[in-house]
Amino acid sequence: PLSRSLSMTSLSGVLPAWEEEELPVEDLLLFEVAWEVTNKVGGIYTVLQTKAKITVDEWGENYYMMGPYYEHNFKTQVEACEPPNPAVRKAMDALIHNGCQGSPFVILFDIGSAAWNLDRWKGDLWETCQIGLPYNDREANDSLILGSLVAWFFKELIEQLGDKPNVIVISMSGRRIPMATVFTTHATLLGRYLCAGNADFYNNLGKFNVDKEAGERHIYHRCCLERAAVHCAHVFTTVSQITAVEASHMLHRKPDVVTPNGLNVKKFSAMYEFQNLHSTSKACIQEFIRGHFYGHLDFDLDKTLFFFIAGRYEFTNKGADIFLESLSRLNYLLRVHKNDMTVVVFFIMPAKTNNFNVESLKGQAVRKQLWDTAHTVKEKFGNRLYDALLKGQIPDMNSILDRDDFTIMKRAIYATQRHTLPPVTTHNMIDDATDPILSNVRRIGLFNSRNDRVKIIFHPEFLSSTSPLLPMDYEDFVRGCNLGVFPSYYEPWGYTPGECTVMGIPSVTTNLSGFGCFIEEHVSDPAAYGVYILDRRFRSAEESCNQLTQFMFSFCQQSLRQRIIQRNRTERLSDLLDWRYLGRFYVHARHLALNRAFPDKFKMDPMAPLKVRKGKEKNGEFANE
Ligand code: 1S3
Repeated sequence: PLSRSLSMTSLSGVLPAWEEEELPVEDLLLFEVAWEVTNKVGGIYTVLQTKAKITVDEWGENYYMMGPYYEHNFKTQVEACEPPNPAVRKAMDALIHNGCQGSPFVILFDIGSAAWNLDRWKGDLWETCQIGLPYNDREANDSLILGSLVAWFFKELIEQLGDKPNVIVISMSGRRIPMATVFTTHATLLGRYLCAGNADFYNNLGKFNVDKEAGERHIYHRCCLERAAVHCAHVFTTVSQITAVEASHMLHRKPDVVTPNGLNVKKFSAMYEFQNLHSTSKACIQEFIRGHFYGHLDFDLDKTLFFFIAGRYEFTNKGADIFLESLSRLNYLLRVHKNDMTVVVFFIMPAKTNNFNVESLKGQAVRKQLWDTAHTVKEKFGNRLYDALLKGQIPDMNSILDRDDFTIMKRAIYATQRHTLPPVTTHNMIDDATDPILSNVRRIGLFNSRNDRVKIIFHPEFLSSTSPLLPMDYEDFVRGCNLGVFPSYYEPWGYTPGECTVMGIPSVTTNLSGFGCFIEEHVSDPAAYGVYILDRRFRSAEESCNQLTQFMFSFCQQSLRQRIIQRNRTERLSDLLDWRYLGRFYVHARHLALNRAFPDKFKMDPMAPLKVRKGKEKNGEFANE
């Protein structure tokens, strides 16, 4: 395994001033257990996927991830192989011989094939922790099966290994397995529920009776599981300072380490390369817009900005509520100020649908037909022009196209006539009448009419390059947009604005999101670097709406040149978010866990906690100190 190189690079503002002995990782095994290993539900998947590289750099073949087995994920994301470590191989064999399936370096456990054990494992859970799980909570039951399989695997593994200790992420305490454990929470269950229920969460953090609140929401057993995991781990970590405070109140344990989320930052040798990528991706979005707004393309695409919000569909937690309200105000401002910009706003949030709707598909078909017609006529025009020039003549421009050419052009134009407005949503929604985004669009009346300067497109499915409608991956889509807007109320970290930043795309985040607070702490003038931090902590919803409207309106007033300069500055922040720097907080958490589990073998100076240097950017650059 490769050894880590902690002291190599340092970035002002975020790096721990911490030098310890290197861990003898050759003698250790590291297991990272999570429901989202190869299984995308939300942001944890991104953490696991992007962090894998630096963890493998440090641990090599001694690093394993463990999660649930789903055939589709297995086929699309995993290469089957033999585990290199004989002890791991034998532990897996033991489970496979008992009817369970799986496959390493990512070890995936087939929940269904082990479900016959559920009642026994429920009994074990009750015996060890006095937590009972109701029969009808499928998610809780599935996580018990996964947890029990993982614990069983470790029992087999320890028998193979003898007395060597190992680091893992989570274990069940009842089994007395000699391991060091780190539990990382990416949100608290109750916090998420309370915020979604419109509680004044942050002003009452210390006042909630957590058991009562959990019971009223029928999640008491889940919260007990969560709390047990937190309290059993040697080290407890979370992704941001704001969630650390939340966890202290909701889970009654203060996290030992804050482990901020990083990204794999793609570096281009030339600065203009990411600007070029922006133009290429923007051209793809413009093509889609030409189709979607056929017959209503009375706005200039060169004076059109693309804004978007994306993520798990939690209407108030992700701030879609105040975003819509602010868009309605922005529409008003652009109209009264006679601003010639148009803003097209995408909502990329998965909801229940019955596939794409006919009107959206038709739009792309019409666009394609116009494109084909233009090319046919262009071809004929070109051939006739070429013939004439060969004969030494300038053709008569009035007769170079014949009646047939005019007929096909007229037919094509006729096909662009429509009696409906361009649709707000691209799909047939199952819950159309009650859907929160659509209900609010109806309330504010932004129906993509000609007079509106703000147009709305709700794409209730994650993006894919194989889509017949908008054939783009999320990354390319983000690159092509002008502004990401993420006015979250509940957001332990929030990857979306960070993803924008590393691609040089400005974004709006909030001082209630882990990412927003992190940027506020380390960057002296975030807006200058294209990160607008909305105040949702100390202002009312009404005031936050006004502030967001102002951010967006000022953004619309920037010139093309100003936007290009801003993108350059935004991209400069990306080093701050690279796992190469942020990964060391995880390294620290693992050391701490080993020290607590095996104090004689792994020594650590308790008086030398992780320090954070407070330096900020110099001369507009985030240079190494
Ligand atoms: C959670 O995913 P979510 O969108 O449900 O974990 C993410 C990764 O740590 C985090 O970015 C997000 O804020 C949490 O909410």
